[in-house]
Amino acid sequence: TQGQVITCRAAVAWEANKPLVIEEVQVAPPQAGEVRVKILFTALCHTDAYTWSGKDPEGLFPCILGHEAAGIVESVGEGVTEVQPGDHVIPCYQAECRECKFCKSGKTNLCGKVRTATGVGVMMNDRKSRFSINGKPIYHFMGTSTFSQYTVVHDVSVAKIDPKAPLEKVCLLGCGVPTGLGAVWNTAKVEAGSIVAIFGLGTVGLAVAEGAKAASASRIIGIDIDSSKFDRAKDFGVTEFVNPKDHDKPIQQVLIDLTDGGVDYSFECIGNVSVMRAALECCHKGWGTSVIVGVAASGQEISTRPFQLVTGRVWKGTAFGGFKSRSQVPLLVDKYMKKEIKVDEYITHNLTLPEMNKAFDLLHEGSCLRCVLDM
Ligand code: NAD
Ligand code: AHE
Ligand code: ZN
Repeated sequence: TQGQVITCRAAVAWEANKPLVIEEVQVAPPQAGEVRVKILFTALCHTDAYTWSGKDPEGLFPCILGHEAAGIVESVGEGVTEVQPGDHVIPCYQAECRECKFCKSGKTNLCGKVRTATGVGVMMNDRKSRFSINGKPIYHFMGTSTFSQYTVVHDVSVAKIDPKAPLEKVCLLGCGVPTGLGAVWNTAKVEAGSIVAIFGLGTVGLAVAEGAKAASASRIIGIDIDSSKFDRAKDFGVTEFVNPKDHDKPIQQVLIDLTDGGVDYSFECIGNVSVMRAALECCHKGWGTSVIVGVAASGQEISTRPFQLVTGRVWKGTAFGGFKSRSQVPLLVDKYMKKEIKVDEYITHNLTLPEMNKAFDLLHEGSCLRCVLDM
């Protein structure tokens, strides 16, 4: 198949909010600096549903969504040296080129090399898509487009992993789990003994709990409007639960009262701007730090009284938990293989590619954390 167009099946989002359609798509061969990957397993993340809903200013249609996956390199373009056909890989929506201003700064995991292309659904080389249906181009998404049996990614957007790792599990290390762990370890740098509050107990929030437990936090308070989330969250390290619906007071006041003045670290894992405010304001005066992880819809803005920051609270955000993707995803896979981090526990459902729309429906059910699709 090397050098040839591959025809395979993919779930195409033709329009916002319309069911995805399983189509035969043509996938062009990788050009210079590109890698064509056979996707074996992909999970769904709430960010896929967010873009599909039409609320993402970077959302373009028709497109092939998906960014939490694992597969095997099928072929590589000119000049690609770090992976070769047969390598097991995880596509990384957050690239790592190791050469750009961002990568060299040592201050961020964001990479600038291909971001201008991945934000508009094309490849960097020729600003065109490698996907088409009977000659009509279909946009890429986040530089990954894993809802396809074959995809083309930039070589800076693919992490080579241990071939012994089960791809049907480690696909989760493409987004949600590293995001939560890294928010604690890299972005907040939670110290032992800290009091932590987590708003939203989906996959990302539970991974925050797991990271906080590993960091020896003394109290891990989980906040969710769905009390059915609480039982499972105990297994991930949450020690106390608060449902805002059980209280008349604003949730920030409830937490301040519970913690003698506020928490040391809070994490917003929902994407709701009023919860982001509460997450900042429940932090302890003088040092409390709040990390925004959730992705809020186009047009939404955060607000608080500047006095909250003047008096020492810190507002931060994180993308992919601050992990440098190509360097650190393989290390997270190794940690999973050594049973140092959970992955299996986040997989609540398994379906196949033709069941894609059912998988999207499941995202809105409280019982579902991650649904893995066998491609
Ligand atoms: P999820 O939907 O599984 O979890 C969200 C949880 O929040 C649910 O349990 C829900 O019941 C709860 N919730 C909703 N409204 C609430 C409210 N007002 N108060 C308290 N709880 C509330 O989602 P997820 O897959 O865990 O993702 C969480 C967010 O993180 C999404 O916005 C996603 O787009 C974003 N995300 C960001 C990054 C990043 O790099 N920054 C990476 C992955 C995901
Ligand atoms: N296109 C959206 C932004 C979405 C967003 O913030 N994405 C996160 C990853 S979410 C993964 O589930 C991210 O890493 N952002 C950094 C980046 O470079 O995109 C919008 O609202 O414009
Ligand atoms: Zn995601």
